[in-house]
Order: sequence, then C-alpha cells, then structure tokens
Amino acid sequence: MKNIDSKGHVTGTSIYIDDIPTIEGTGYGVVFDSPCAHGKIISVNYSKAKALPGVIHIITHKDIPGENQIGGILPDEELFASQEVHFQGQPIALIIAESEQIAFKARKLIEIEIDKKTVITDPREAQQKGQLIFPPRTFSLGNTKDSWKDCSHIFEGKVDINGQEHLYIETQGAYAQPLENGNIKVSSSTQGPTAVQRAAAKVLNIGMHTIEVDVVRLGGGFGGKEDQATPWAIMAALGTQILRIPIKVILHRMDDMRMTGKRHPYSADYKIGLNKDLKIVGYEVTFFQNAGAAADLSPAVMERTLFHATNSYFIPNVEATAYSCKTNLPPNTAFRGFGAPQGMFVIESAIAYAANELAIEKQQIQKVNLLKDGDEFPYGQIAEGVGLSPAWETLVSKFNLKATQKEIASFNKTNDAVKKGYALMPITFGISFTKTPMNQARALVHIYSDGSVGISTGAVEMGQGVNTKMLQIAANIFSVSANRIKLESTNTTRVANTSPTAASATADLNGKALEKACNALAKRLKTTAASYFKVDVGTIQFKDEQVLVNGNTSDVSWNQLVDMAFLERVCLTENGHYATPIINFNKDKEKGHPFAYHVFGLALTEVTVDCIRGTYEFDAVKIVHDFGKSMNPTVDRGQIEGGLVQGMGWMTLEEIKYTKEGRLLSNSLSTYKVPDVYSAPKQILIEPLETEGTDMAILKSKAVGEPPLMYGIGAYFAIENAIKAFNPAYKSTFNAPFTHEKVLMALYN
Ligand code: MTE
Ligand code: LUZ
Ligand code: MOS
Repeated sequence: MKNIDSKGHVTGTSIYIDDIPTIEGTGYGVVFDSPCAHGKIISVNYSKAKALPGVIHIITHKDIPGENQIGGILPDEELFASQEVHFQGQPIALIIAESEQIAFKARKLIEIEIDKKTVITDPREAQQKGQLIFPPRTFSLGNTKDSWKDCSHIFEGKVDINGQEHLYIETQGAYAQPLENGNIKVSSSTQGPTAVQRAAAKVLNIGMHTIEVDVVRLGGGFGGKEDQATPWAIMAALGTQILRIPIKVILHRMDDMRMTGKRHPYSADYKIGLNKDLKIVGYEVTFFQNAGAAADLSPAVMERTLFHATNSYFIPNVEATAYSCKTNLPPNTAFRGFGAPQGMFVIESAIAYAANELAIEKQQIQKVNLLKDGDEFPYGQIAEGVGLSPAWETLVSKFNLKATQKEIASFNKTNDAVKKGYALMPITFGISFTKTPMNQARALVHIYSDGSVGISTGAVEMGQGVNTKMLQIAANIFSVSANRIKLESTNTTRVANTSPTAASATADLNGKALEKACNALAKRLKTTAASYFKVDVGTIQFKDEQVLVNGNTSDVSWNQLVDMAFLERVCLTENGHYATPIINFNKDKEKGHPFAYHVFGLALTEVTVDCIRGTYEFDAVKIVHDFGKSMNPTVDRGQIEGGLVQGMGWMTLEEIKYTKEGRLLSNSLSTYKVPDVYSAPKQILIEPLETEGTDMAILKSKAVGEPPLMYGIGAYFAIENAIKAFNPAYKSTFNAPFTHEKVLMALYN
C-alpha cells in the first residue's frame, strides 16, 4: 500500500498547523527571549511594546495561574524565565498582537537589563564544576580492571561529537481556541499530545479534561517535538485562557533554531583492550553529555547512550559511565536515535583507533567481535534474534565486498588528487521505551452503519507512515478496501494518556492496540453472521468486503452484515489496549530486559574525497537490514533512506556552532547545511535480511524509524579511510562532524 499521505503532500493539500483556517479575532503570539546565555534579570520594560497599536497583551511569568514549570522528567524548567536566564533564546514573555508583523515590531521595543553571569558551554567544564543535571550512572559487565592483563593491546583516547539541528520542515507551533465553559482546544505540532495536555493543565491550573489536544500531522518531528513542542502549545493555551480569543504561535525558522534544543553533543574518554586474536576483552568509557540548561529528556537520552555503548559487539568486560552536564545552551532533547548514535560513534572510534595503531583494517576488529545470540548486553538482556554475522556474510556476498575493496585500491593507485575510501557500520538498536511504563497504547475503532470505519490511536503521523500502517492493519482484519477507512487526527479526548510518538515503537504499540480492537469487532460481526447462517462462528471469514462461510462466498456483503449487526443492537465501537509483555528494568541494579527486541543490520559506505579541496561525495551506501517481515516495504525503505541520509548529515556537513558566550552562530539555513540531493549518496541499495521477525513486532514487521540513522556513522570512517590513502601520516582526532574544512586540514596536517 502506498503512503496514504503522498497525494496530499504532493498536491499541497495536507493540513499543518499554519493551514488550519484562522478564526476571526485570532491573536498572534511571538516569543520574547533572552539575549544572553546566563544572568540575573534586573528589569524588563514592556511599556513601549505595549503602547504599539495592535499589541493586545504581553504575557509573562506573572500571568501564570498555575505552576511556571514545564520540566517533563525533572521540574527544572520554567515556561517563562522569572528571576534568571540560563540560555540564549530562553522564553521570557509572549507578545500577543493583531498580526505577527506587529508582534515582531513590538519585540524590538522591549528593553531588558541582565546582570551577566559566567557562561559554560563545554560539558567537561560543567562536570568539573559539579554542574550536573542528575547523578551519574554506570552500566557494567564482568570486570574491566581485571581484564587488562588479558590484553595484548590497550588503547586510550578521546572522542567529541557535535549536536544536530532537527530541521523539521514545519517549525514548532500551536493554535489554541476557546471552547465554552472555559474549555480550550489546542492544535499542536507535537509528538506528545498528552505531554502537552498534562503540562498545560499544570501551568494553567486546570484539569486535563478541560484541555483537548489535537494533532493532524507533523511536518517532521525527528524527536524535536517529543518534549519541545510543549512550551509553544502552553503559551497559546495560556493566551486563550487569559484573553478568551484564539491564539496562534508559530516560530519563525531563526527563532526556532535559537530557542529549541538539539541532539546532545557528547565528549567521551575510552580505554579499549584487545587480545592477540583482536577480540575486545575490555572497554571502559566515560560520557560527558552536554545537556544544556535543563533536564528535558536528557536523563532518558543518557540512559540510551549507556544501553548502546557497545553497539553490535559482545565485550565480556565493560564499564560505561555517563554524566549529564548542565551548560548554558538550550536544553538538548530527543533526536532520532536518542543517545544511541553518540554511544555507537565512540566505540566505533575506539575500534578505528586500535586498527590504525595495529596497522590493520577496522573491519577486521569489527568482524571478530560481532554480537551473537546468547551473548549478554551490559544491561543484562540476552541477545535473541540478532544475526549480525549472517548480515555480514550477506553483505560480503550480495554486494561483493572483495570487488569493492579491489576497485578502491586500484583507483587509489592510479589517482593522486582524488581518493576513495569505505567503511562498514553495523548497528543493533533496542526497541521499546527504556522507561517500561511508557510501553502502552490504545486505539478506538468505530464501524459506521454504512460499513465504513474510523480509527483513532495515540500514534502521531510525522512523515514516517504510521497512519498508513494503522490503516493496513484494519483493512486486513476487516478485509475492506482502504478508501472505506479513515485515520482520525490524534486527539486526547478520543485516546487518552498516550505515550509520545517516539522510540520507533509507535506502530508496534498502537498497531497492537488497534489489532486487538479490530479483532474484537470482527469477532462480534462474525457472531452475528454465524447466527444468521446458523453455523459455527469459526466458519465465518471476511474477504474483499464479502462474508465467507466455510471458505465459500455467501450472499451477505460486509455492508449488509454491518447493517444487520446494527439492527440487532450489536456494539460497533471498540477500544483496544496494549502493554508490551516481558520487558522490565531495575535501575538500582542497572540490569533487566528493557527491550521487546533488537533491530540490526550492516552498512557499507563508499566515498570519494577530493584531496585538493577537502570535499567529498558518497558513491554508494549498501545496506543489509533486518526488517523482520516488513508490512510495508516501500514505507520502510523510505525510512531507511531518510534515516541514513540524516545520520550522514550529522557526521559530515551539519555543524552547530555556539560562541563562548552561548550565542548560536549556525542560526539559519545559510550557516547550517543539511544534505541535499547532491550530497546524498549517489546510490542507496537495501537488501532485506530474511528473518523470522518477532511476535513482539506488529505483524512481525520490525520497527524501522530510528535504527537506520546510525548507518550514517559509516560516512565518518569511510572519509578517514580515503584520507589515509592520501596522507598515510594522518592521525584521527575523532571529532565529528567531518566537515569539508576539517577534511582539508586532515589531508595536509
Ligand atoms: N520520519 C519522518 N519522515 N519524519 C519524522 O519526523 N521521526 C523519526 C522516525 N522517522 C521521523 C521519521 C523518529 S525520531 C522516530 S522515533 C520515529 O520515526 C517515530 O515513528 P515510529 O515510532 O512510527 O517509527
Ligand atoms: N523517548 C523516550 C525515546 O522517552 N524513551 C526512549 O527510550 C526513547 N527512545 C528512542 C527515542 N525516543
Ligand atoms: Mo524519536 S527521537 O524517538 O522521536
């Protein structure tokens, strides 16, 4: 089935926040934010701004009827700064005016005086000064201290990884409108409708039941709207509560880039020990997570870094420690991969360093250390259905690795100014929210009396195709055509207490809830049919909108059966609830079985580096990927291509820069470069690995949203491989992204 949104997207008829028809009398909100990264607010003078014709109101912390608090995991973040500011771009007030233009003009008239304090942007400096968001955590397996004596080679090093701007095409935004009796409806571009509802209730000091949050779809989220869609939605709701008019708040791109958090930059120290057979015997790693000025989702992100610190390798002795460091940057947040990419980049760097020192190829170390079923992860779960070695063999044969290596070697022999390189990048990613209680979902299904179907779930469509998958599930069970089924918006009054659309688990969680609801309805309808035909219920089936009895088409259509059931007063509505079984995690012991299953795969990245200019082009990325049994290969391939290129961008072109004073320099699309069609690989080949799938995945179709991003890490090491062919004296610095500028310096250092 094609993505059900394709047509709307291509014809420009899909509805995003700014496409919702504006109600007369709407006020437009523009955020006034801190001009400096750390300091005490001495005074703010709004009088000139308020006097501007067309300005309706300026909301500050003083107008908040409830708590001035939006922290989701830890209560450490104000909606509007009251006494102090902790990052540049921190919201201080919301200007509401008759038009956006007027609000922007008013913003320039606000005068603020701040007593500046010391700014910290470096996570190691924060850690040294004891500025942590919460206490450090350590995952361990075996005993690293005792393991070093078994090692023939021990290496230590440092790794730095920059953040990443989400750059969803639709910027953050929300539109609130007053309903009767003080109730409020908020349309929000959020991955977490319930998160918005919960936080808004707290700030507005009203019950969750009085706030309805509605989400049609997002023009991309990528994690950037898991938590950070919330403030703008609350601001709009607060404006509506105070003024009883509709309020629209949509961030302009530069405001969005300045005010919102990004993927976490990390710095890390590692020590890796190998025996003479290149087996990794011990691995110690310390992560310094740059959390920014408040917790946001950093505790959960940091946890996932620890979960994925050994990537796709079995290492018997591991000690991984992480510090969440408080700096004066916007609070960093969820981003596709959620801390795992950083953990994986560090171990890949450690392996690359060891290979370089031993004068062997990186892949020789990778290959002999691949995780096998039965191996234990440092967090206690045992690997199951993780076929990395078969994936490796498949890649070697399907994509003829030997021939590629030969071609690259001969190319490099005959070319002086252009060099080719390659890298292999295995991934293993755990599926489930690492916080066990979040792994639940619900779905509400109506069969209308004409036989058409309406579906509501907690899943948010953000381009990943989850609505298409939901539709497929219902269409399969009822055996009705797709155009009879409607995916309703995600709305907190229809499906309550949702987990955010995140962790790649949305189709699994909501799909399984939907499957339960549809199965219950199908059973009811089959019972109606069985009594009509006076047969056993087990003999009834649905096929192509017709009722079958004992496999034979009857004269009763789906429509007629629905009508029959309705007249017999059978309930044609059902609610399904799903909670992932088995999973658990004990935070005191840092052990458990946190993931329903793992997704794995392997990528071969080929690059050509222009050794005069330092530029590069990716010739191909060839991927062997574990889909389980994909329920929608087209949608899933799209996720792999998009995730891959996004990961490659993080490793290569995308460079976030802050000044020492905490001012964002890469604050627009002219200074922040994401991959376009020219910098995407010329060829992306995807070979589905035939696996059994798992019953924990919806229809055995494994989650696919985040894992492919980490194939992008191969880009960094492929570039290094090419640089070495030009400059044999090159020493890795492991400082991502590998921008053209850095490549040029590496070629000639
Ligand atoms: N694909 C598109 N087109 N747009 C997005 O915003 N977000 C990614 C991924 N793929 C995203 C996307 C992220 S961060 C996650 S967690 C998953 O989709 C969430 O959806 P899923 O759980 O349905 O895979
Ligand atoms: N969000 C979250 C996530 O709250 N918990 C997770 O484990 C997670 N994993 C990936 C992406 N988002
Ligand atoms: Mo994705 S980072 O789980 O929104």
